[in-house]
Amino acid sequence: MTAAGIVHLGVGAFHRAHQAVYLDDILADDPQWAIVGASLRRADMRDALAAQDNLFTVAIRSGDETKLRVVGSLKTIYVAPEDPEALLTAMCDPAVRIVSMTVTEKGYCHDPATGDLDPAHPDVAADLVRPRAPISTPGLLAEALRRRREAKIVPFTVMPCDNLPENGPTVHRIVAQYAALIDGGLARFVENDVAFAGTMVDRIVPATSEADIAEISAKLGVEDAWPVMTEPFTQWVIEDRFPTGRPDFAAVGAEMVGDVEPFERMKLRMLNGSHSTLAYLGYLAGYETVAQTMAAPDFARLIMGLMTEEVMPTLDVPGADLGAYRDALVRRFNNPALKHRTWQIAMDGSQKLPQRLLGTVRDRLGAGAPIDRLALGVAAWMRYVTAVDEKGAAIDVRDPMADRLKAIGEVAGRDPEKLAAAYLGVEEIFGRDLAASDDFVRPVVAALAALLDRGAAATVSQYGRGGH
Ligand code: CS2
Repeated sequence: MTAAGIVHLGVGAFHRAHQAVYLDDILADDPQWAIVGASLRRADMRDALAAQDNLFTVAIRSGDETKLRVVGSLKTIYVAPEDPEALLTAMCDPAVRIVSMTVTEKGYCHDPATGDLDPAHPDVAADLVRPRAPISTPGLLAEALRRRREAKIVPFTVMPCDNLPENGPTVHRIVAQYAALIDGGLARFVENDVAFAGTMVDRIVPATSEADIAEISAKLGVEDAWPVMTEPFTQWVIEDRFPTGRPDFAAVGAEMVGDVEPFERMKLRMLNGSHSTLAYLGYLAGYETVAQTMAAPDFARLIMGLMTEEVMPTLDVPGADLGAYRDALVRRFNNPALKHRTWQIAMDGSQKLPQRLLGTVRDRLGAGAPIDRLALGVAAWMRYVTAVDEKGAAIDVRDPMADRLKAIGEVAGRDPEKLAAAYLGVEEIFGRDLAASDDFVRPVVAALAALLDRGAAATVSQYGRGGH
């Protein structure tokens, strides 16, 4: 009989194609680590999986090949807004030693530029009124930790699995800052007595389409209401800080390290920085997927140049071969079987830009080094969030700041200098330093002028040749 040792917040496609697979391997030898999942918003995943005993298919695709695996590590799925008490009770079970989460960047209710809690975030504001029935991630963690402390149950270890910079310390700080708004004693407890294990997670998992569901169900011979689609590659680097116990992650292929930060930085800047650059430019140029964008030689050259010339010099990762890492990324981006939509990756740019592009920009500026391709990525984001494409059609921009960003574009108009200045004024993304740096503003304005004037394809061709 399996028992739940982990509660996971945010049972999306990524979690099911990544952590749930590792845990499925673990459960074969050590049955105490099943996962209790929770959806923090919608009931659709719970409803889809309930009818199939929470079993689901992971379809691993490359080239013409699709391998299927059925995963059974999810025991239950709660829908937090329907029954917050059931979720909190599960989080307080003494058998639960880890609470992990994939709630996306915006799920932490923080200011992306500083990494601090945003006390004015609507979910945080709601939780501060009703802290015993929280809806936000910081609120749920703090309330569960408060109850465990009161009941004298050792705290769980918090294990964030999102693409945030320094996700362990960042989430630790956010939860402590939230707790401080409720009770100083709880804040000190979170600060001193709760472990936060940072992780670097990596697997490309595009959203599942209707066509995928039909294809996988046909291959499987039974209906799977919500399979997940992914690539063969998978990586999980975990900081080894689990004072109250953990599964043998290393036995199933995860890498246990003392400090995960260099690995996170490498992944965020190389993979995700390239991904976002490809997403904005590729979308504007009319490409639907990453693989289609990479098949255009100018785009492939731009991404190669971005990684080699502008990102790799900022990285120092013990034992890593950055050239080999880059080449493997290029192969992964080229996987035509994945159908990873540029529009999907373009989502939530306001929450992604700082760790994907702007940290690299700051390091390069500090070293007096050029940033032309990074600036093109930033300018492409600006062009994208104006919410009008190169043919004059509306772009469905999904971002917590979408309305504000669109309004900024409408007020500033199409003058590249004015438009860039207006976007650079969004401090939650750019902080204060970048708008004041001529060495940053100049290449951003130049790239934005080219995008507005000639469009993404012609601009990328110019930058790809290095001839701007
Ligand atoms: C992507 C990531 O959607 C996005 O923003 O860049 O989800 C990416 O596919 C994963 O981080 C890969 O590990």
